[in-house]
Amino acid sequence: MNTEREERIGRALDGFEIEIPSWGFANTGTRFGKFLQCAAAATMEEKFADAGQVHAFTGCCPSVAVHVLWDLPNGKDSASEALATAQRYGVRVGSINPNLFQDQQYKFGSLGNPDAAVRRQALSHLLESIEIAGVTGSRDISLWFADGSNYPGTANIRRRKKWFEEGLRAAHGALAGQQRLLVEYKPFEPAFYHTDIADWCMALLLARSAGPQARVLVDTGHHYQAQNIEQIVAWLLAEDMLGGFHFNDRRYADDDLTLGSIDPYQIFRIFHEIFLFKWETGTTPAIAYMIDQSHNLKPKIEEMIQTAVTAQELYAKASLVDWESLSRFQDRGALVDAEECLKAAFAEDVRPAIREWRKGKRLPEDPLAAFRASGYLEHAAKERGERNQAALSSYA
Ligand code: PSV
Ligand code: MN
Repeated sequence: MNTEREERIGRALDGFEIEIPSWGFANTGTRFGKFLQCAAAATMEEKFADAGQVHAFTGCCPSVAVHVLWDLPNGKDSASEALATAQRYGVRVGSINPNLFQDQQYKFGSLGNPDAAVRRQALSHLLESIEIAGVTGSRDISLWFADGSNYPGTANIRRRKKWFEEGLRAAHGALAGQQRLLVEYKPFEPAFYHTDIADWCMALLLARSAGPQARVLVDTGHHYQAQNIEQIVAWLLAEDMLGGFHFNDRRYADDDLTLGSIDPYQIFRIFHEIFLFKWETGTTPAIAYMIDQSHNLKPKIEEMIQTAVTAQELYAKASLVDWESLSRFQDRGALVDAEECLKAAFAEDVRPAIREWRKGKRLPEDPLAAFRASGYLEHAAKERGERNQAALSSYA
């Protein structure tokens, strides 16, 4: 017999889907080098196959974010293949990420480049990405720009802002009815003096000026130390401008570590703001919960399963906050009671209830153990090992 608490957790998890990134399955590294893994995915097919494993064992990761340049080598000509391949592995193509930072022409920026010809190329890549989203049935086109400058005086910040407004407006004009532009911000890196979209408010202003289908994307790693991220989330919710997340954890900057590995309370507080908003307004905002992590050292599929399981646990905890009591305590200025009320939900052990939820869905109670027992990783290492080893020696 389900208790009310279990039902509440079950309802929360039924409505919680987490998008995983194709790039989380490939060999990645830092600017100091890569430690390659035998089982790492290299092709679009392998990435969808690995993502399919994460979804098969967790049941909560049905879609995969793709990066156009990395996953769709022929741009829009690869779109139907991506659609079919994803389907074959039991997942769907999620958000489309244009790549406006790797090509040589983007040395001085993309939409913010002083050269109009480069701005046009960037826009045409954005338009192609929107077309790809049309073919794959993806709702979101997720935009991150590396644009910025390294030295004071080298860039006209206001002119670049204007070019961004123009470019995003033009891209917005090409959206179909259900599609959205998500505008991601980041304070620094790779630019180290100014970044054109450096914080949530710049992203908000640009999204607003782009048009009604643009929203802000919050990457949890893209803030200065000590920034109160849940306050940003609360403000964006209040403004109906929160489009989605790139979840990851960090100790220092954009570390791309496993969600909840450093500060699980932070993620819980973000989820809490969302639940509180839903409870107060009776509305469910369209939020894309996405993971943006780079697993340099941990085995990639295992790490992604660990991430999805942790996200579910923190989300389930946040669903247990007693919102009525909390708001009563807040109104009365009962600080200790309000704080304890929030902490009580965080302290709940939700794992048994989540295991029950999984059983009810015919999912393995322990997704990580079940994946390990499947032998998939060993098989992938064997199949891909030779190629990945060859890449290792050519890299050395
Ligand atoms: C940039 O740091 C970022 O967070 C953007 O979302 C990119 O798309 C992603 O990482 C992968 O490089
Ligand atoms: Mn990101």
